Amino acid sequence: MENRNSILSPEVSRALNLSTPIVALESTVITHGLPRPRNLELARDMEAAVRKGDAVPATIALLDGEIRIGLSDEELVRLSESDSTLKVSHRDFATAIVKKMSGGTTVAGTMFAAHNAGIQVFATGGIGGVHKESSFDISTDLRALAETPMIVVCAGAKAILDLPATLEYLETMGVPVVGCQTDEFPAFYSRESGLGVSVRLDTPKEIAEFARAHWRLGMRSAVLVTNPVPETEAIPKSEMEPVIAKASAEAVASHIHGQALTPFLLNQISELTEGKSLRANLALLLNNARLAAQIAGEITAKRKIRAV
Ligand code: PSU
Ligand code: MN
Repeated sequence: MENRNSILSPEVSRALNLSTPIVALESTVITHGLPRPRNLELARDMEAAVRKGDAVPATIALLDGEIRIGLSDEELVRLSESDSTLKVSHRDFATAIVKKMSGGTTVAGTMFAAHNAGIQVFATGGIGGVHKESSFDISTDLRALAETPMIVVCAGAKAILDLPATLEYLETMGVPVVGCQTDEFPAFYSRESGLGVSVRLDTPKEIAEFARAHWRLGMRSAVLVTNPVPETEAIPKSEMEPVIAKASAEAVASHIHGQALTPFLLNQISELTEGKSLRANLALLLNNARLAAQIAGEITAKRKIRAV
């Protein structure tokens, strides 16, 4: 089905029509965030986690210049194996379209496409933010969070970032930062950061109520839900700090910047921790998919009751 600029899978189209809970999933994590074959496994596991929570997954990506909302397994395989994918944020959509390219949508890109299609809940790993290596390198994710009324479930901002600056930016832009069962802003690989959230909420129901209250006021910003990495896979902040510092120094020495910086840092950190950070990354992604499905259930349940 066609929805203005994007193509919906039959399953997502049906779910939208029937007000079945839907969770949008990003695809930069597939094309640029994780090594093969983990990327495909993760993409499938994320979809399975959403389904287990009684919601329909909508993985969003560009395929041959088309914005696709909901991919078949065959399409997931193609995306995960392609060598020539773009990393698609707001400025890159038209590039992919005119050049008929395939690409993974970032948090910002996924929010743009999901919101246009009428999807309200989105699960990712960690949002982008203000980079340490250059204070001018501010992810479009932050602007998208400021402008798009959606619930975004993440494990905080990636610890490779300047977290205090990222939180300041979110505050300036009016984005509430919810801690799910925590008072502390999670730092992706670590459950702790020493930084606070703007509100703590403990259940999917409370989170759905909060979002409704926020938007009822006329706010247009997202509600950022931070969900700490599961304890079993968490890496203490003290253990991550020297690793991140090393990866960051390598990025500066190799003159890596722009869109390549985040994938470079994630990969270096995975190598430096011998896969431990990769395991944490996978665990937090699945954990976020599970929570997002529950929140989508709560948001949709209320809408259905109203419609009756
Ligand atoms: N979370 C992950 N792995 C990733 C990303 C997030 O666990 O690869 C991606 C997201 O798509 C996010 C992007 O939007 O990295 C941020 O990139 P940048 O800093 O260039 O805006
Ligand atoms: Mn950037």
